[in-house]
Amino acid sequence: MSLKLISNASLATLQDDQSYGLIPSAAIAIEGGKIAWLGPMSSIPDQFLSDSIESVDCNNRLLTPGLIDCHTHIVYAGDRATEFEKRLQGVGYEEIARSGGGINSTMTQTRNASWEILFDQANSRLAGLMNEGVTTLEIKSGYGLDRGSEIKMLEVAEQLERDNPIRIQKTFLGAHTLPPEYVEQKDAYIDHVCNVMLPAAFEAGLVDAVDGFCDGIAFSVEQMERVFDQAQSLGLPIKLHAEQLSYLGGAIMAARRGALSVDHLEHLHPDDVPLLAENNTVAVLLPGAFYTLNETLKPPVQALREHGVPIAIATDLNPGSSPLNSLLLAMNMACTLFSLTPLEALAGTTINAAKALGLDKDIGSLEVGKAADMVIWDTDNPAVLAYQIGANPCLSTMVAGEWRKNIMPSPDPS
Ligand code: DI6
Ligand code: FE
Repeated sequence: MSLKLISNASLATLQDDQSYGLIPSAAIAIEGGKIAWLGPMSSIPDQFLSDSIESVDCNNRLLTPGLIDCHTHIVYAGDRATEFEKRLQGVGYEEIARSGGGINSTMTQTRNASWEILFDQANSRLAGLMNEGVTTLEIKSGYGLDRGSEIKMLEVAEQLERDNPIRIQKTFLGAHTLPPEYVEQKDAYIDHVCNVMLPAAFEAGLVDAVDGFCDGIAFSVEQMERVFDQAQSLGLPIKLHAEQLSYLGGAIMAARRGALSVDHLEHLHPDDVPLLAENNTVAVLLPGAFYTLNETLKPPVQALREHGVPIAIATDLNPGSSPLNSLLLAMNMACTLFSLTPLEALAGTTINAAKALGLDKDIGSLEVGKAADMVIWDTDNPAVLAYQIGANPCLSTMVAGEWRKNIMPSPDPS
C-alpha cells in the first residue's frame, strides 16, 4: 500500500466547526488513500520516516481538508445573459420566470443540447471549481423536467465523476419548476415526478438524494411532501430549496422529516430555527443567489448560530440566480454579505458541507481514517481563504491520497 508523508504543514483540521483546529509545524501521513496519522513534526512515528516514502515539504504553508461545494446546478446548456440585461433594466427574476423565461428557458436549451455539449460545458465549469481546491461537489438535475432529460443530466454528472479526480453526489431535482407540457397542472406534474421520473432515475442508479424548489413560483409544501414521501419510500435522503423568495414553511417541513439540508433561507423565521437544530438539518447559505438577485433580506444567521445549526456555504452555480463559478468567492460573499466569520465560511465548505451531503464520516475534516482529500494553500493563515477576492491561493490538491494538482514551489533552500 503506497505511503505518503506531508511535512512542515500548518494544519487546519476543522474537526468541528468551533475552531480551525490548528496544528502548527505538523505532518500528515497517508496510506491507502486515507489519513493514517497526523500530529506535530516532533512526534512522527518511525514507520512514516523511511527514505523510501514519497514526501512533500509544505514549508509551513496551510493545509486544509478539500473544499466541498454542496449545492450546484453545473449541468445545463447555454446561458441567461440576456435575462441578466433585462433584470438590470428593472424586470424582476420572478416576473421573468412567470412569463416563461428563467428555469424554463434553460430547460429548453438543456433538452435540446446533445449529451456531448452538455458534458463539455459542465466539465469546464467543474475545472474552475477544481482549480480552487474543490474535491467534492453535489450536482442537481432540474433543467430537464421530463424523464429522459433528467436522466441525461444525471448521466452527465456521473460521467464527470468518472473522468475527473473528484467525488460527485447526484441529486434529483425533478420538482424544480413546472415544464410547459403541464401548464396549470402542477399536481399532475408532481404525480409524474413521483410515479415516473424519480423511480426511473433511481432504478438507473443515478440518485443520491432528492431536492425540490418550494416557493410561490414553484411548488407548495404539500406538493413537496408528496415528492418526499416517494423519496423516503425509496430510502433516499432529502433536502429542499426553501424560503428563498418567500416564506412557505418548507424548511420546517423538511427538517421534521430529517432532511440533510435546507438551502437559501433568506425568508426563514427565527422561530423555525430550533426545529432545524433538533433534526441536525444543515442550513446551506447561498450568497451568490442573494447577490445576483440583489436581495436585501438576509438569512437569520444569528439565530442559526445561537441554536447551533451547522451552516454550510455553496456556490449554487446555475445560469439564472447564481452564475458563480468560484467557491472561494462564495466564502468571501458569505462573510461580507451575511456577516459570517472566515472560520464559519471555511467550516461551511468543509465539515458542515460534508454534513449537508451526509458524508461527514468520510470527508470534510482532517482526521485519522477519513479520506485523504486535502489542499495546500499559498498562505499560513486560514482567514486568507475567505478574505481575498478573485485570487486563487490553491497550490496543490490531493483526492483519496493521489495528487491532482501539485505546483508547490521547492522549499526555500536557506
Ligand atoms: N433556486 C435557485 O436559486 C435556482 N433554483 C432554485 O430553485 C435558480 C435556478 C435558475 O434560475 O435557473
Ligand atoms: Fe439551487
